[in-house]
Amino acid sequence: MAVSTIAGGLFVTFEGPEGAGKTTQIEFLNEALTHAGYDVFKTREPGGTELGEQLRHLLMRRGGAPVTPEAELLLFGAGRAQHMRERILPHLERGGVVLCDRFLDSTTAYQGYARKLDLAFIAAMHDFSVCGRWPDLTFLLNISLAESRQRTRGRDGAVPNDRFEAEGNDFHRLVHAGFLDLARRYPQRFRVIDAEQPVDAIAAAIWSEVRRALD
Ligand code: Z5A
Repeated sequence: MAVSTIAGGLFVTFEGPEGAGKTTQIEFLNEALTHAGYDVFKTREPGGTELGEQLRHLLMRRGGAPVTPEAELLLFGAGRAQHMRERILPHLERGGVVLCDRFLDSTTAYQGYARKLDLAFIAAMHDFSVCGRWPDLTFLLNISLAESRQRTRGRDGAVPNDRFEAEGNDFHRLVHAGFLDLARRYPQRFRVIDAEQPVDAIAAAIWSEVRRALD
């Protein structure tokens, strides 16, 4: 099924638990699209702008200032509002392709489903932060909690890298269930990919969906 786009360009986001392979797959897709002649902006959240990278540091660092769930939610929203207006919308309006490593569905999964903040408020915040320009296509790279933990455990020794990695299994189970629920609720936008397959098989599945969307 072809994806309909508004305001030009193609906006693709990658979501999933930590270690699902989002960064790896974005690199493959960026290379394939660039080789095919598309103008690609590859970005990430939190991050993507100078403000966003500063917020990333505040949001992810362990042992920094305390952050309440409500403040955390608004900081992710603030970073996204800047990212959208400064970088993403201008690129889409020029007809380019945007590949974003995590986006608003991560907020719904982490701050909504796992931190249990109000989902209706979060949906309204999304509309405001993205000016109504939601992603066209969202790949949910689906892996089990055990595989996620296996891939990320001890990347920098035994200590978790950041505040989210330091959360317990119950938190990450809620995140995972949240992503799957979102994919069920928005089947036109979501493509759920089994991310425990070999890297090349995943890249081929993603490429075929993106080509169909571009056609
Ligand atoms: N967060 C939030 O709470 N609310 C929000 O709105 C947003 C974010 C936007 C950002 O972390 C944190 O912020 C995130 C949620 C929260 N925290 N968590 N948890 P991040 O995005 O910077 O970090 P991450 O998602 O945890 O990224 P990651 O660990 O780098 O995962 P990844 O990009 O999905 O995976 P990868 O780096 O491509 O691969 C991980 C490893 O697995 C690596 O060694 C690969 O070689 C290996 N790999 C990849 N694919 C495969 C396959 N297919 N088989 C075997 N091994 C593989």
